[in-house]
Amino acid sequence: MLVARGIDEEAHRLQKQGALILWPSCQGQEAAQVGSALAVGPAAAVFPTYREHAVALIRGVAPDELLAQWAGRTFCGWDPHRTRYFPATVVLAAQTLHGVGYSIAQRLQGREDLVVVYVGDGATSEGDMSEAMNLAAVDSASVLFVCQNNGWAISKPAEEQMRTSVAERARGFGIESVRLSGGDPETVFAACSRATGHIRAERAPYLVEIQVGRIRGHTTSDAQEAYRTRDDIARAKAADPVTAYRDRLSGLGLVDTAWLDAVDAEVRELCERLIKEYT
Ligand SMILES: Cc1ncc(C[n+]2csc(CCOP(=O)(O)OP(=O)(O)O)c2C)c(N)n1
Ligand SMILES: [Mg+2]
Repeated sequence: MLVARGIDEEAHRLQKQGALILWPSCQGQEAAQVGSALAVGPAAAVFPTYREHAVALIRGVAPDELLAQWAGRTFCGWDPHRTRYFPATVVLAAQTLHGVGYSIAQRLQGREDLVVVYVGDGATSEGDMSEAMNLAAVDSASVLFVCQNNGWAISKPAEEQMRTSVAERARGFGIESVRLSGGDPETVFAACSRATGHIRAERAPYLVEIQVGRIRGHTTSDAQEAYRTRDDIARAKAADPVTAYRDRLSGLGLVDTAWLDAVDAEVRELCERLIKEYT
């Protein structure tokens, strides 16, 4: 979570210096991303949106590979076969159908078929998401849908996007689901572990809706102060999962200053390499 935060901060600075065209921050969503990525394990194929930077790093995508697309250098940046982490999809919810289809194809070929599809709250309003959930349900696809509900589709609040929850809508398609807070990576890990257990035991899809805070604007091109109250932004910052988890582990004596300094040094080194590569 600390590495993802450090890379995210550096990418933001690089964008402000003109080295990147755009950067969608994942700040506030690190616990949801790290908890879910670790729970599904390395064999699962992951179909992301454009914001799962912490998941990408866990899958072995190097920081410079992660930034390449946002600098306009490539359409992807990493090897999807090696990492089992598919290209970022900006066309909202398109990856939900790709993921379900991939899972079914894997099964037909007798291979590991667990697929994880990440999706935002706003993207669940797309028809593709409904089609993907229905197909996954009727074809018993081994798909874990992970919806990170950060409360916003750019400037549209989640409560104006739907009259119910994403988890409730999944049940309407016959998909088991759970809704939880994404403030703590261990809670997310436990929920996603239970979900993958269900997928394997029942040969059925599952949806986890994780409520997360969005600390930064939608992207570096967005001035969230124009449509979001100061209090709302302050609340998201105060609930920062990275500082909360670091403080909790420190309080329990599970990490000490020396360890945190070592992580800090690792992050600085990674960022210096990014600065060299992109400026
Ligand atoms: C099909 C499609 N329609 C509209 C857009 C423009 N758009 C980009 S991001 C976004 C909001 C997405 O919100 P959400 O799914 O909640 O993801 P978040 O950015 O909050 O992580 C919109 C409307 C798009 N990229 N693709
Ligand atoms: Mg959103």
